[in-house]
Amino acid sequence: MNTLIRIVGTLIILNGLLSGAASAEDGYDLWLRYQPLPDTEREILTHNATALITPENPSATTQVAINEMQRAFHGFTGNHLPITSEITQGTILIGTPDSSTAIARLALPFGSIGKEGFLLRSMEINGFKTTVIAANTDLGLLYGTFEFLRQVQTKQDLSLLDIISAPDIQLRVLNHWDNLDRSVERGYAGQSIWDWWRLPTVTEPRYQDYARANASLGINGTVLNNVNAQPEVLLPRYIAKTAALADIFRPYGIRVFLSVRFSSPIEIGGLDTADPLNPEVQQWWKDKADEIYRHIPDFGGFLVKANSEGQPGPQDYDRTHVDGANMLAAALEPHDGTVMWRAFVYSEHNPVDRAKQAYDQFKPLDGDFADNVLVQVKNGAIDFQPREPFHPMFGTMPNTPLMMEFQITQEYLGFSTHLVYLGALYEEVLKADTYVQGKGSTVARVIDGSLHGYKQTGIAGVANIGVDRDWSGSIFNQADWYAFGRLAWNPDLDARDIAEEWLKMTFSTDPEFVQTAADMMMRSREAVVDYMTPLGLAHLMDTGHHYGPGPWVSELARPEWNPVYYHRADSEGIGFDRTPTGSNAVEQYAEPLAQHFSDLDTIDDKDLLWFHHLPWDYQMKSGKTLWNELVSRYDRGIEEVESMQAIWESLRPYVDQQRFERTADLLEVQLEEANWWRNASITYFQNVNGLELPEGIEAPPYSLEHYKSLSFPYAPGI
Ligand code: BDP
Repeated sequence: MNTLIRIVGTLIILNGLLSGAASAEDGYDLWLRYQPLPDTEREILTHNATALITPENPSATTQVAINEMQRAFHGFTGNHLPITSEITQGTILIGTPDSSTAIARLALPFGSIGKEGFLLRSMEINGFKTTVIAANTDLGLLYGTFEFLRQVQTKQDLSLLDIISAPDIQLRVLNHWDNLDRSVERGYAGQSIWDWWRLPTVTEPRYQDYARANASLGINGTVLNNVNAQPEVLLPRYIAKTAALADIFRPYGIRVFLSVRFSSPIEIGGLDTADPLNPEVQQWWKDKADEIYRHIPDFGGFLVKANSEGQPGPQDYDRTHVDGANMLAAALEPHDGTVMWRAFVYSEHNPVDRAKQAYDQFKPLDGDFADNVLVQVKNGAIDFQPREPFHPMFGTMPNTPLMMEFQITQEYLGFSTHLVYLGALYEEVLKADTYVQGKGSTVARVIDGSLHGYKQTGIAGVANIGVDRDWSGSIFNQADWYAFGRLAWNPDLDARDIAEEWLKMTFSTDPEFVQTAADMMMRSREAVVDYMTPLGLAHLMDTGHHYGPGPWVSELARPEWNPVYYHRADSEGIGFDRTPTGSNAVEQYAEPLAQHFSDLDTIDDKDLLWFHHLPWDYQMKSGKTLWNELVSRYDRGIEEVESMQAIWESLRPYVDQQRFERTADLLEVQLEEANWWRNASITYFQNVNGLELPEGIEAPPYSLEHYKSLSFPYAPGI
């Protein structure tokens, strides 16, 4: 390389670094970008924020808050905030009543914000305009600091702050389905971020950034490993690795949990049984818990998938879920640990509708679980489909705290390739009314504990995080992580508001951009429903990888793993009869909902084929036949993706090139695959019903054999 080129190269790199552009826009910084503000905005900010008063001997958590504030201000303005001890015009005052006498002197409603809440106020103190970030605990201060920075990033008026906020749900956790070999079950963003092999001695800067991102949303726990757990995670050397991560996350208020395999006492403990009523087994778990807590004093507890999809569990010994969960709960109880026991159970030997089985098994156990057990229930009764009615267990287990399990990773929604804003899905579930105590008994009220007076509450999201530079495999998938965290803090938030907030922080605050892009995000969920599983259809994805269409799959040994089990299409009609004439799954819902779902006059089109088996010529509310309506929904899905592409193109001026192109490329794949879904599905159903396509509808280009022949042995996430 000649000298001139080298100098020019160096100048370019330097220039890039100074402007922050070199690496800033590959998505790594998530919603915490802290980009330089334009002059006028910087002036407003520096007018409102002139200096920082922090507690004297800050704790590790308070120090994290201070560091974040400084990092952000350096990003916004190029300067750090001076630290001072005197209140003057524009000071930001951070502290708890214990750590700051200035805060203690203010008459603030500390009683209403609990351990994790905060107050964010513009106040006049000694005649000076001051911003107060106050909380009862250092963790509250950290959350308050992130809220303050969100106010700056979303361009709120900093002279009029008046926010009081506390989480509605206690346990707000991510579930990583990460294996010890760094593969990620249903992971579409590269390998696991946990480098188990090099831990505990070698740690990655990413671990801190992970913690920052989660703390910025109020996520306070993380389950590090797959629910299909490997027993080795409980060996001493893995406990040491887990402890190293716990040490990094602790200042950010994030506790670690582990998924455990129920048969671990056999596999790594040398016992010949894992029977939960066996005293040796009980002792083994007690000793194991004691050992973990010696290394991780604030360890959160265990997540358990038992007697589900071949995993071992108490039923292997003719014991119940209660026996299993309570045995583990007893081991954790002296340490304040929690058991999250999953209700994702169904059996191929049970001829009953799969959608009914979890309720059937768990409802009789209501009230029998130990106090430190939460039962973790997926949002719907089958499995993270593009759309499912809410799980009927919500509302019907008044004496057992149920926690929500959402999937953030898009196992059944096009992996990380398809732009689908899941905030809309989460909102639909949380706002769904169970009616168990009359109108307004929403799923949100169940899981925040207010409906049944649960003493413990929780929500989990199956993470979409991997080692990809952008963490989630696409920029827009970051929004799902973000939306999960925001709704975990406050399940009543609006998905659209969250989308707007995220867009402002992630891309641009320009109102034209924000409105247009938020429209696109809000429509994206319905689009995927339309091109994959319209009108209440579900589980039509191809076997194993769950990526493309496979409505024809009928030969798997387990009947309820076959898509034909779900759609039940034949020459006469399509759909799963879950009314009293069929499986009667509707009876698991409270009235008037059961009636609403059963009655063809009242049920919404979106749930139709989930609950009803109907003839192909059934007259829809639109006036079309069911067949014609179905076809038109597939087409609507395609049109929506085309429209998303056009919208994104119109937003080019607002987005940096790297993130723009990446998203545009992904949308191109999405359109191609939406077409694949439409064509394969229509071809298959047409093959079953022998009906003509409605007039003017484009015929799919290939035969059914072609679609059936496609195979994807190397699809990620399996
Ligand atoms: C299904 C996934 C499978 C998970 C299972 C679970 O296909 O990989 O192990 O759920 O949640 O969605 O346990």
